[in-house]
Amino acid sequence: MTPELQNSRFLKTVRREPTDTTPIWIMRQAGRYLPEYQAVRSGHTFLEFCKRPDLAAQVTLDAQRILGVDAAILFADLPTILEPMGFELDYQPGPQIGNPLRTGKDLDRIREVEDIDAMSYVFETVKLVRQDLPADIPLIGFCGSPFTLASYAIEGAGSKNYIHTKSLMYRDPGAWHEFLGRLSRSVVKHLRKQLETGCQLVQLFDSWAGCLSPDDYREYVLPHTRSVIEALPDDAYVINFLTGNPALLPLLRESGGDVIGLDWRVDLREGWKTVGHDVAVQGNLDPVVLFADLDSIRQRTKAVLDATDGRPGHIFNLGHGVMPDMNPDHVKALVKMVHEMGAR
Ligand code: 1CP
Repeated sequence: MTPELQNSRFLKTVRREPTDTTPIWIMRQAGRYLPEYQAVRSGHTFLEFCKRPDLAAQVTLDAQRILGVDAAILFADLPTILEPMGFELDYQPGPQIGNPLRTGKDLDRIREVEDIDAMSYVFETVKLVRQDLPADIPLIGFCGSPFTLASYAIEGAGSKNYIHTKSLMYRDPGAWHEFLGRLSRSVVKHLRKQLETGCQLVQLFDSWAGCLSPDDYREYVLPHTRSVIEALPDDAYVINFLTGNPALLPLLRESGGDVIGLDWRVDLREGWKTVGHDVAVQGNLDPVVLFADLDSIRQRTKAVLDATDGRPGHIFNLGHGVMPDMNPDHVKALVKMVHEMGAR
């Protein structure tokens, strides 16, 4: 890694070193709320769009430049890794799986990804983005955590109660662990290759794990997430994010990562104490706050910054993704506020 990247505001914060101000990026920053995204995206289905490295690279770079954020996130999507495993993926508009896995028997038609070059469009995008990003701006790669990927593969789409997912987990733990093992090993290959081709760090998204009780998370999920993080190179930086259930935070920490993602349901001061001050944190403004007027946004942004008590190791972000109908001016204003009020 170049010294500019190694000493960037973002990676220093990942290592909990002091910086001139608080770094910020926004989950889903390269998305539908940006007119520049809409323009590039129009005329393509979502999957076609994901598989066009030139277009995916363009929206990644656009978002970083337009917002002035301290990191770029690769434009791609979580469930696409399921395709080379044997799942039929479509978007209408969220991800839909045509042949979901419902029983242990279905494992016969599902394989672990052997050749990760099935995802070569992602690695092409990474290379294109890295070429054109400013020298001190890291590129974040990502993948779904094993549980969140499993829930798409089993439910066939997003879900409210995760009935099929939990049923398989409770009724056939052998099949469950076998499936999560295959997912985890595929995720490791995907993340390793993203790191090799130009990403400086990776984020694991466990967007749906909040539906689990601590006991179930510990038994059915934690060992798999941990196995992914442990299988990455020792010098790889990892952000480990889960949303929807602050009761899982101590277990999320146990599963690993250099940075723990906090959603807005927990007070940042409490959340950081819970995961431990020997790890960096990311978060955690409620995304809906951005619908408010600029004065209210400023007040709540200051409250998040104040809750760090001046400790190095805080990456500002929303507690979850920015909403598609957000006013881009409010997102840009937030970035300015954080850089201004976070200055030391
Ligand atoms: O029509 C469109 O343009 C589709 C909207 C969209 C976008 C912009 C989808 C479909 N995916 C993405 C890109 C995306 N997804 C990125 C890269 C861009 C960025 O962050 O700037 C990332 C990191 C994701 C990750 C992702 N996809 C998550 C985890 C993040 C989170 O919010 O928790 C999840 C849960 C998904 C699944 C998904 N893909 C798309 C949608 C609408 C959804 C979620 C809702 C659903 O399951 O229906």
